Amino acid sequence: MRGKRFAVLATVIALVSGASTADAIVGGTPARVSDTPWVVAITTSDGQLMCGGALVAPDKVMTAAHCATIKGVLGKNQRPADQLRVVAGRTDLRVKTDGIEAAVADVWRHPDYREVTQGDDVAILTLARPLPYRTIALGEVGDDGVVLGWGRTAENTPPSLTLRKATVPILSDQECMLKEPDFRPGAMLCAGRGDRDACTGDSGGPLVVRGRLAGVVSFGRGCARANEPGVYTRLAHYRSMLGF
Ligand code: 4AZ
Repeated sequence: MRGKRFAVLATVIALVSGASTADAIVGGTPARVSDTPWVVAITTSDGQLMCGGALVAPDKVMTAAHCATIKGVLGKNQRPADQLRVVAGRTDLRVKTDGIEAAVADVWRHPDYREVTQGDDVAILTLARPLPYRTIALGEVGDDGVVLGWGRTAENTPPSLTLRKATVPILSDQECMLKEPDFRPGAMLCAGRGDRDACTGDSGGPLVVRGRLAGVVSFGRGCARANEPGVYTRLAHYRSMLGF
């Protein structure tokens, strides 16, 4: 009873103070796919949210290598294309009539990818058909970026399932190395200062800097923890090999 009363009180305080208990990606705000038509969700063939991604060509989705990976024998763990679906144009993943679902025809994973903390966490899905949505070009990092996704709004909540976004500060490589022992300068970037972050289900999704795709959500220790910035694949590092 006491616990429940406290929860109600906390909610009232949160509402009055303008904070929200159901905030984000973590610490974000609702977003609409019509404003960023290139953002896509990646689901299993039975419709469960797995990851995010971004349309970099009408039939190509940039995402994380770990989104195209199943647990298994190292080197033989690439997820078959028929286990993946791309959902575009759907702000609320529960509204199955919105947008378009596309089958995946081919999966390219960075050949050096082993596990998220070692980096090279990038993959490109080729769709079975081109989608009629705007694409996003690759770009460089800056002082901050916008991360988008349908994932968890806190470490232990279910995924949002409606698209959310948060502006996150991008830290210097030096700061990232201090905070994340596995950080690979040049090939990764880190962002967030403890109140806004990507979380489970946002993996593979876009970090946008000045309207261009600069990063892919890769990993982190928890979500929005103090001194644990989110780690992203730095796409500029892979530009020549990706061909975008
Ligand atoms: C995840 O589990 C995950 N805070 C992705 C990003 C971050 C944490 C976890 C970054 O997919």
